[in-house]
Amino acid sequence: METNFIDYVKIVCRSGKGGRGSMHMHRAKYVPNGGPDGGDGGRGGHIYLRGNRNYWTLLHLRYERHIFAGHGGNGSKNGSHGADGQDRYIDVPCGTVVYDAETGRFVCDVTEDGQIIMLLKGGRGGLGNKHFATSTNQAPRFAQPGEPMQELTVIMELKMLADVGLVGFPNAGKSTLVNAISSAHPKIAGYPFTTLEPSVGVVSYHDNHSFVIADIPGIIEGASEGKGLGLRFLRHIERNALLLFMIPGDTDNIRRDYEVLLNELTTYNPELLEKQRILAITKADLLDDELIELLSADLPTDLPHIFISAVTGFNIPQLKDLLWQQLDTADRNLSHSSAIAHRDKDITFLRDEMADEGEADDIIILDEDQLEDIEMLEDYELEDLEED
Ligand SMILES: Nc1nc2c(ncn2[C@@H]2O[C@H](COP(=O)(O)OP(=O)(O)OP(=O)(O)O)[C@@H](O)[C@H]2O)c(=O)[nH]1
Ligand SMILES: [Mg+2]
Repeated sequence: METNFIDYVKIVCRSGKGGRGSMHMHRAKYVPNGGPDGGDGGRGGHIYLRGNRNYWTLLHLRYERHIFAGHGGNGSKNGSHGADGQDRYIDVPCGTVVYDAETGRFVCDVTEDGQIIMLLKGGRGGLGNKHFATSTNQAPRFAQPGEPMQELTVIMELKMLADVGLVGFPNAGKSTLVNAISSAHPKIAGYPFTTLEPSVGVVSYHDNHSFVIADIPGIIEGASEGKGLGLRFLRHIERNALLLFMIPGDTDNIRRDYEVLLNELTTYNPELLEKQRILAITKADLLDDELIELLSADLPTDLPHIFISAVTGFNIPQLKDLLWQQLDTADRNLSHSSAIAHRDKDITFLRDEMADEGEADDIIILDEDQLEDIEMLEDYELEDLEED
């Protein structure tokens, strides 16, 4: 399926290697033994990540398979310093989590606009031979090689930064609610899977307060085995402080549906159940008071509930109050939610996900150590053999 909502990319990143120091002897007319004058190598370019609030997805990185910083220039005669390699900045939306693609290890998390994180350090430039002159060796015939570059294949995942995440089956009325109370306007329709990609909207509350709500595609029983759209969009509720479960009032068995949803969440990640939850019984305009009373008697008891109708506006202000209250008590501090988002990635899942994206074939296994050794060797030999 073609979509502009890209929340997952894999990129090979490489910093620049340091330029080598020069091994050069000063030579000029009438200066028979000018001494060493080899300059230092420039440093290799760094690779940085930069939070940028103008991006909402990772779409702009979709076709960036490789991002390489520039190499440092070599030092040369007359003490001349090599140029520094060009740095590269990778702009990402706030909420991007980076993993090592080979091991699944959590690398870092970019949460704020303008935040800059060095992902890979460029190699330092080598020192030229002028640094190595001593009283016993006034004409050193060696210089330092530059430090090697670093290479890392990363997986970047966008995990939205919202306060409230919506959890429900398709057609539960999630998008209708988001339309009614927030700045976002996802499409609404009377068929399942209208929403194919997550979106976030800001809900304004009294006294200039506001909170952020995330509409995500519906999940169905068996989603953890890949039914429907699967569970991959659940990554977007990993950092929400509060989960709002939504089940329509005309559902046969609300309690059972709630169990099914909980079960799918548990399969995806049991830690999601540590979050605060609220249950909204939607489409209450289809129910009369008597029915509401009857249904109320048989609702799950482990969470607060509220009957709402996004169409008539019934209980919508009360829902906002409830969300606000619960958010106040929930740990809105990212640190708690981050514990989940920062877990290392299980890369057995990764291959499956990439297969979905048609990328499984180009998993590149790099042996970094080997690569570095080779670089070093090459440089050393060059230094020993040549004179600039
Ligand atoms: N009567 C009534 N119908 C509603 C209400 N809220 C939503 N609906 C209808 O329910 C259907 C599904 O609404 P959506 O908001 O698209 O549902 P969704 O949960 O976003 O569904 P997916 O995106 O497919 O997961 C639409 O036909 C809505 O008009 C409500 O409060 N009352
Ligand atoms: Mg929807």
